[in-house]
Amino acid sequence: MLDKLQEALIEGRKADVETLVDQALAAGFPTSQILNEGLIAGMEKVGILFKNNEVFIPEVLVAARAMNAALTKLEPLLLKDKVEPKGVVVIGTVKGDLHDIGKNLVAMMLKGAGYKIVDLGADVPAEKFVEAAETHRAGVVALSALLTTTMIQMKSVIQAFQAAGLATPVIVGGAPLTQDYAAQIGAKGYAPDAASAVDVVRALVS
Ligand code: B1M
Repeated sequence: MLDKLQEALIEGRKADVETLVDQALAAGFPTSQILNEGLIAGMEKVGILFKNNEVFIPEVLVAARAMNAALTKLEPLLLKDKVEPKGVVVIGTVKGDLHDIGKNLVAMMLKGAGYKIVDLGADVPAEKFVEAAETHRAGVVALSALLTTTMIQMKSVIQAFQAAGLATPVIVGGAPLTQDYAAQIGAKGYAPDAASAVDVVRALVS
């Protein structure tokens, strides 16, 4: 069944993806398995096809829409055990970068873990992160970047916080990132995936 879900996602068949998510849930598959073995694995295959010029931007875009629709469907389940907010996390994808699926997933996991999320969306300039962190008295700011050309924006965000005299810890993640790069730009944390982003935030907001 999860193979079929992957296939529908790769082909961008949004309605089928939604139906297959419902069927997988009804069949008793855990949410994490549907996410990892169905949706994320499917998106990885889309990435490979895209890299090999076997699919192009329009196909990737419809796959991304189907993925976001599936995530919206899974969100209530991820939030099932939600308790009183443990702190505020401002999250966004950095300037110049339109990839938002990973960021949405991180936001959902953090919500599920009890944090209040202020989601600034994608293509967010440094000053917006600073402004939102101040306004919402954020405990952590989480940055996402999917492109080697935009991950450098993360350093600008950290510098903007320093220039504003704000000590809010900034953490980073996204496919091209590494722990070394995060340390090099002065980030207070790095998470390779959504689940570890929760651990990193937990360690910073006590
Ligand atoms: Co683009 N894209 N894309 N794309 N895209 C990639 C990233 C790419 C690797 C594809 C490839 O070549 N194989 C490549 C980047 C190469 C590079 O820089 N190294 C690429 C490119 C080149 C581009 C364009 C430049 C293409 C072009 O125009 N010629 C263009 C750039 C547009 C822009 O942003 N300015 C572009 C456009 C797009 C679409 C708009 C069509 C679409 C995005 C739609 C959307 O997001 N709404 C898209 C997509 C979908 C992809 C791939 C196929 C899938 C990304 C994804 O959603 N993955 C991607 C290939 C790939 O990743 N295999 C690709 C699923 C998601 C769950 O994973 O986002 O990695 P991910 O998130 C993970 C972790 O990284 C981590 O947790 C998440 C969950 O575990 N994480 C964090 C993410 N953010 C975090 C923040 C944290 C912590 C953890 O905070 C602390």
